[in-house]
Amino acid sequence: MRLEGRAALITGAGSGIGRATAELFAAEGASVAVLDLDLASAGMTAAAIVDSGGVATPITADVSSAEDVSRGVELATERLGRLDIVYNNAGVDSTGSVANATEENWDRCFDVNVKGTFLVSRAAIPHLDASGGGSIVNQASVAALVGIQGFAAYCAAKGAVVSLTRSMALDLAPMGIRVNALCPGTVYTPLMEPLMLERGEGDLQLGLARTATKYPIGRLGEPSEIARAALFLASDDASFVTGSIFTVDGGMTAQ
Ligand code: 1HS
Repeated sequence: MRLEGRAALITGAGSGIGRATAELFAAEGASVAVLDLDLASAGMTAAAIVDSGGVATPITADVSSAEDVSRGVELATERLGRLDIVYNNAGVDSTGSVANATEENWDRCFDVNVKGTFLVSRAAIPHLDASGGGSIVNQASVAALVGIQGFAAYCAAKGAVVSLTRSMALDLAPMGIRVNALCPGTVYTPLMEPLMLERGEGDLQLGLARTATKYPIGRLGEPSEIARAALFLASDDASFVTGSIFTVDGGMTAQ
């Protein structure tokens, strides 16, 4: 029960890593605000937590909208009674090189992955401060640390999240708010399907198999494996950890 009595807000929690993390945080005693663009998906995550005896509330919000974020963070804090943890997990991919990426996809990738992290963190800080401090976990990626063919905007955006995390850690340390970045390797979630299909030339299983060869551990990750790393950074087990760039990647970036 490493998060007993804590209140956590997780973005993009309607599926994949966000859902796995919401369920794990709740199992560890946290009450959880499940934010997602898709309210039905957020509701499914929250229902699964409640059915397991946990506390969760679904909220719909587009993290790239300042108005949506302000409303969503206020609603989350009001419903949970406090705020101690934020996991900026919501993200979108953007396949393509700079030669063929569209301006629309480039902008959306930065609006969600980078601006969304900024907007949610900015809205949450007063509430984390009111709780006496807390933990912000920003979802970066191995794509922040190594180049990936056909993934230009995503690599650039996740690189920005790493730099933003370091600056946030320095700015928020005096408030007792720790800020760390998680850099997951590939976990097969809806976010990854476009890249896997492109990598497999239309064959999803071939794309997944080709991707697994990039991982010394011999396989892709599971959402629960990323969730456990997020739990560590969110909990007091990481009380002396801030500004860190935490890879969870099966050795992919060690090569
Ligand atoms: C989606 C996650 O941030 C990993 S980025 C893709 C890395 S790989 O598929 O080229 O190994």
